Amino acid sequence: PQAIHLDAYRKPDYRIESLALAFDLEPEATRVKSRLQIAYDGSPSDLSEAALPPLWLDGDDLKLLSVCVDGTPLDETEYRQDATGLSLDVTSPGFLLEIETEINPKANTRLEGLYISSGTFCTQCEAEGFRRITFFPDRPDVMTVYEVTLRADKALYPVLLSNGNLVESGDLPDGRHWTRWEDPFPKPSYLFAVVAGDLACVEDSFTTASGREVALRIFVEHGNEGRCAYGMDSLKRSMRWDEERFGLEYDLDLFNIVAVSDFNMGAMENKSLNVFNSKCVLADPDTATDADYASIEGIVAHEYFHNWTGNRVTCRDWFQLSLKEGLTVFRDQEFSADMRSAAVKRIQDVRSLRARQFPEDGGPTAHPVRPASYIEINNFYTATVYDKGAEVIRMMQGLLGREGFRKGMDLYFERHDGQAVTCDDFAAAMSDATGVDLNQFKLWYSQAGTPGVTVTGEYDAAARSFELTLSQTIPDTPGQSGKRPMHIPLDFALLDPDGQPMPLKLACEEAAPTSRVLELRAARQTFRFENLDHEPAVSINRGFSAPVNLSIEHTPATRAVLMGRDGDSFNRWETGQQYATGLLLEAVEAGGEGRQTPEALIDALRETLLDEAQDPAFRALALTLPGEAFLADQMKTVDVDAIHIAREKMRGDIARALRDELLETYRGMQSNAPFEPTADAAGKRALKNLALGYLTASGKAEMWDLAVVQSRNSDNMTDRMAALALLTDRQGPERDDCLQAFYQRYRDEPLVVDKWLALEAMSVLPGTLERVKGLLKHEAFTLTNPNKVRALIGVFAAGNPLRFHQADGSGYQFLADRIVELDRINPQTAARLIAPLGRWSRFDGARQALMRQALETILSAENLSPDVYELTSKSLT
Ligand code: B3K
Ligand code: ZN
Repeated sequence: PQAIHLDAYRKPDYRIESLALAFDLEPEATRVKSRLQIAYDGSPSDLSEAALPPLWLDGDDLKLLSVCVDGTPLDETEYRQDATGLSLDVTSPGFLLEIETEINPKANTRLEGLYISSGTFCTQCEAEGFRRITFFPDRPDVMTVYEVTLRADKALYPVLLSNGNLVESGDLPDGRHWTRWEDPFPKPSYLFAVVAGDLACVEDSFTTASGREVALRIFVEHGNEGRCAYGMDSLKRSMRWDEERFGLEYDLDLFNIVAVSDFNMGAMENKSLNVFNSKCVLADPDTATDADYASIEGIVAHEYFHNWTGNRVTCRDWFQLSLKEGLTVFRDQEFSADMRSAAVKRIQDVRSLRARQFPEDGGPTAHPVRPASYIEINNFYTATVYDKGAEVIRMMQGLLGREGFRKGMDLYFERHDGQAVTCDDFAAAMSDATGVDLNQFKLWYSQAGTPGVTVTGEYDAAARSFELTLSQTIPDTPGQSGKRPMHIPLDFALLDPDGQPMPLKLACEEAAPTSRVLELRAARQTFRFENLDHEPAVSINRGFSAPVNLSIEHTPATRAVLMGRDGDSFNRWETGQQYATGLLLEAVEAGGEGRQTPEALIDALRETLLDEAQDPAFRALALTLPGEAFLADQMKTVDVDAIHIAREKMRGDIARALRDELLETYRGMQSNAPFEPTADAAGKRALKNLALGYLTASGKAEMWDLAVVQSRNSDNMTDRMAALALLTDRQGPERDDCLQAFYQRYRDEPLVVDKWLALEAMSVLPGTLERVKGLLKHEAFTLTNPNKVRALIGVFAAGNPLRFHQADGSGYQFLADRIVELDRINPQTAARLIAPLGRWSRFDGARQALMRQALETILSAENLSPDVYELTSKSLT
């Protein structure tokens, strides 16, 4: 397979002025007729007939039935077809092209293009699925207006949907019917969508700020109507929020969401016809957890927000993917922060950045936020493009201020509405609207790797001054070395012993604000602050203002100030995590057991646990020890066994020391009120379940009874799952009984069966791999459904380091075999399973050899997809 390079971008030769598509939907032989009005888009000087370049149309897995130009069928000498598309000779600068193709949606297991999910026709076109429906210049800078006609059997497919407005519909002979849709907004082909099926519909409406009445519909399988309320409410709140925060209104009279059960990712922002993985929109208290509710809220918002950031203004080419994804993740993060606790949301986002993006940035597939080359674009829907991309936008807002950022957004839409643009265009709008120079800052788009920032400080009591030195290093990443210093905004304060911010007067300045953004631009910079009466505690990178690895030493005294009294709750949490991380890594060095957990940590945790002034959700996060994967990422050579032992030992120490307080918290956070998915109620459940986790770790057998009772008797999935997640790690009859009972109760609920599979895959018990292998043959499992694959195989490989990395390499070989098997069915989902094997260089020699061997197994399989080939071969270098 060939790599494609950003440098090689050329604008298209032809414009498509309009596109009419007509579908005759049949599961095994769908006919697609397309009529394209085409115009040469080159400079008028090369308008001589001989000079007109051929027209290239992408096509993949299509049966070509006919091609006509201006009504005349082409004969086979006038076009050339290969496995990737069609090239036509062009004789006139403007012409009508008509193409008829046939496709087989039923055979489409890749879930790209038009396919069938539980009897419903649906499409997924991003990034390059449209070429699996019809021949077309399938690139985002070709935007056009669509008219779509759908014909299908009326009894089997009473609902026929596409983008835009429904303009006409009617019945046909033989029990068929039709609908016609027009989307007035020019769009790239990746935003095209069709849905046809027998679906139930839940309806609501929204009135925009300027008074437009929008019909909102969620289409689901019959029986799921009662699980749409939260998604619908999230949609309405997103619509209002985008008006209030960014002045962005919805632009059509109709907004549809369709839930399908077979989907490669979370959801898709097709213009006015979002298609969702059912997991990301359906919820009720009996089947969804608090985490599911929060994720639904965020994803519904994310897809809605794409209507402006992605659809109205789209990407020039796929290298610019973060233009829409980073920006839209940032927008959904800000939305959730406003709907819930901003501090808790920020901590959760940073945790997931560190769990997913930092390892990617430090591994063999590291790439910049704006990659410079790719083999398969589907491999670049990554944590780097999405989540680091969002951090880049957040830093811009930090540098420009909220108001400046809003001005930049306004200018961006004013300049580029209806266009396909680049990350540079976005930065230019930000900079032109505010006068802030972003030239050095833009290195965040092109340089991969997580910057390391080292902070040292020296207090001079006699001079009453404090000298802060910051230095940065950007690690080498594949294909990039010797990088330039970045522009890093660090939110900063100095705290006195009571945690109060001290005045920050720089030697060269009069002003003395109590917080400021330090802009680190050079490899090393020193700041000298004056008029300080005490040695300060340094609170830096507050709110995680920049996505860097910070290294800073605290004294026990300054640590206590930061952990207990920093007004920035992110840093309060962060300082505690750093402290625990240091202790845990020390224990790991000593083989795991280490020394007794120090009183200072226990005392700080007790104080937080009992501090009723703080949000329970925050308290739960502050008492959660750094995860095993995070700890592993801090080590040069990972020792999964010692990490597990050390963390469990510390959990036990904390549990025994705080048993009474934990029990009191567990009881105090119980509620008899009916389940509500609010942030407040969720926070209480989080703290209660955190307490339950520690109680079961305290060594008192009767504490397990609490978990058993909770798993059986709670009225909601959050509490049931929390108890089961504990029980799954405990050998014995209760475990099997509880898990069995859970499966029996929910065997007809696919989304809950996924949770059950994940519980088994997560278990730290020694027989886990064997159980996972057994479950591959269970009635509940199938390789053709991505949710099932992720729940069982994905969770085992990426969420169970202890068992995946067991020393004999059986976990690695298991994963390799599944990837090869799945690659023949669904390359995109297969490729997403590779990452854990790519971490090989961080393990001991024996594991390194076994992990590489597993990657070699994959690479030696026949007919590997470009998706799996690209990531496997990169992982081996
Ligand atoms: N834009 C889609 C992702 C498409 C992934 C294609 N492999 C969902 C989203 O980010 O909103
Ligand atoms: Zn997105």
